[in-house]
Amino acid sequence: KQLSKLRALKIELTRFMMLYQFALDELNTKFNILKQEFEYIHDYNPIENVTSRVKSPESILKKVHKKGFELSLPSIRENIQDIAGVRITCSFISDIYELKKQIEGQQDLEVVEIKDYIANPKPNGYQSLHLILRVPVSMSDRIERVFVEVQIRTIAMDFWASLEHKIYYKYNQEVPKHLVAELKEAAHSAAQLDKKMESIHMEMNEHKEALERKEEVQELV
Ligand code: 0O2
Repeated sequence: KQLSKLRALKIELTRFMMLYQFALDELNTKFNILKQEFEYIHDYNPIENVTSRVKSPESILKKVHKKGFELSLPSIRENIQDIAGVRITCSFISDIYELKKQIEGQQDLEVVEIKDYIANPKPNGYQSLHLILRVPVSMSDRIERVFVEVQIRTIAMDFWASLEHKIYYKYNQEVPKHLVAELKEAAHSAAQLDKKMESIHMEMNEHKEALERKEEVQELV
């Protein structure tokens, strides 16, 4: 009896984790379509890179424990909103908000929460735009709506976040004060670089548009 109970639990758990992978598959297809369509219409691609992951069971359990949630599948499903995560890098800050607008415009996606750490960076300097979505997944017998966390950031923000993450774990979450200060300074430099790149990009666009207008006029005369 014990064995069949364990077997049933294993099936239930596997189905639970599969849901999140399916949600990511759905989203990856969506982002791919957005990317290709945008590129076709505007001759420009706002998405540099998309990666996704399903949180490991160990890391889910750690979070449940840390946050003091009830240890049950319904509680995990409701409370842990980043079991499925997508990270998108863009070249420019304006691309991040353009993408946000496009995601908000998708009929079947529900945007549950937006955390704008670009407008309001975290005290350590972390910047990114986080969207918590509810993504419908069509199963054989029902439609399930699961949470997915989408993190959208520039390449500079991503560079900073991955180094900060490594340092945080290297020092077992007790980072020396001077490194904390240097990281904050680096976040500031990354933000400056993003601003500079954006303004160069805008100037280049204006130049391109002016050239196109000139060519159109020449064709007319
Ligand atoms: P991992 O390993 O990436 O999965 P919560 O998600 O409920 O714990 P919070 O703070 O409300 O807490 O969520 P938030 O701010 O949306 O952050 C969730 C995720 O954003 C984190 O997931 C990180 O991926 C990323 N993140 C947030 N703050 C930082 C930061 O200061 N530095 C870096 N490098 N990443 C950050 P996890 O589960 O913590 O980690």
